[in-house]
Amino acid sequence: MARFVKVAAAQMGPVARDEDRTCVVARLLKMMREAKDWGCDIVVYPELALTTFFPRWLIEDEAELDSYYETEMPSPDVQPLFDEARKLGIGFQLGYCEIVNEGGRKRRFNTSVLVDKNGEIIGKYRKIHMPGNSELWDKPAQHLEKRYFEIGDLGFPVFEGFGGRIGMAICNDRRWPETYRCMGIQSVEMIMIGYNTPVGIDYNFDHDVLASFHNHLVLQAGAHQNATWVVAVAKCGIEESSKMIGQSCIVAPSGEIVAMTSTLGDEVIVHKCDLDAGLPYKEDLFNFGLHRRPEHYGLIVETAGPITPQK
Ligand code: CDT
Repeated sequence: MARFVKVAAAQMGPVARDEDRTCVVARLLKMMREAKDWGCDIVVYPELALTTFFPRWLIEDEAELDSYYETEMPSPDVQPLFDEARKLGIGFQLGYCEIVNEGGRKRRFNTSVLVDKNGEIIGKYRKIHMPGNSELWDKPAQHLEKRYFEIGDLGFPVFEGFGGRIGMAICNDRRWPETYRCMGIQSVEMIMIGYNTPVGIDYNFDHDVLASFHNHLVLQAGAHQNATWVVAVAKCGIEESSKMIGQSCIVAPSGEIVAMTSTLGDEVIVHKCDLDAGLPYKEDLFNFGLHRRPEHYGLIVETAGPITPQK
């Protein structure tokens, strides 16, 4: 029998630097209610959904930097989202910046949580693939995630929830096949991914025009090769002069995009996902037990560097 999860991808338009949490949470609540009106079981929000994408700036004032992070989840500002989820009986996945005090030092992570229909956190993930730099670079714009976040230390766990096996990844993670495969070998059935993907930050116009294509390329390949649904949700539009791609989408285990946004603003798209749709692939084409042969791939002892052109 089919196992359905009706999922909403709640894409966000830009969040201004001076937009406070109350205002952002009001936008998230509006989309949560819309998702509930569509009969959804869960709504998926973007990476770093509560604030502007601050890694585009060098922020040297520690108090200012700290203001972008949550010290607890739910924080008082975000509590209304948890309360409304419980009231409506809808789950959600939320990306945010996390700060924890451990061993007398501040640890900063780019994090997402999975919340069930009772408003309880049932899963947490911390972003592993951190793009950009820790210092300023000689490019038209900055991307300082390596400065502001540690590499996640929770692996790629898969959680039981919503009648299936749910995983999470965050933005740049989606470009790495290992992300999907780590969850694929745990028989994941739906992966939720938020992203903030700017264009125009280096000098490579070729890459910019391909940004949306590459977004879908990796999401569709990751979904199909691991026989899982992928729900990918952008924060997009022109945020503080930075252009960010949209085209949030829901991808079936076949690799087909079954729903996609058509704006660069707050927009909800919905699909009724059959979690069993991955089974024919898991049992046959991508039956890892029968066909995958990691013991024959050769031991990779170090990552190869870029190829140096011959003079
Ligand atoms: N947020 C995030 O991970 N964005 C990256 C862009 C990096 S450009 C240096 C992405 O892969 O979309």
